Amino acid sequence: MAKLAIDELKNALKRLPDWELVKDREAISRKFQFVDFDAAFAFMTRCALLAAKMDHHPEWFNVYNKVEVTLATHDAGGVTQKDIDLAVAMDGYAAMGERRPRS
Ligand code: H2B
Repeated sequence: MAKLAIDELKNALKRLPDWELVKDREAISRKFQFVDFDAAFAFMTRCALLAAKMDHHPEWFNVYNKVEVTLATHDAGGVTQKDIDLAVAMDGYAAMGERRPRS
């Protein structure tokens, strides 16, 4: 799978307003916050099952109720449609258990 050109990527990110381009790397990232660890881990479990099915795996970091996700396609050296598809699915899984920080 070929990596997306920068204009394709920016266009794809319009559907993913909470995701951003990673600095100094061809990848996208998002920070999720949940009500507690159970909700965060339930989210990660759903993502993990989908990732296994897609054979496409996130880079992520979890502490308590926070999950930081970075998506890239290592085989392509950049962001592909697979990363976009996984990001859209992750947004969907998060929609229920997520708590956004108060601003
Ligand atoms: N996940 C991600 N994020 N990028 C990849 O290039 C990738 C992957 N490649 N999961 C897959 C596994 C590949 O290594 C296997 C052999 O299909």
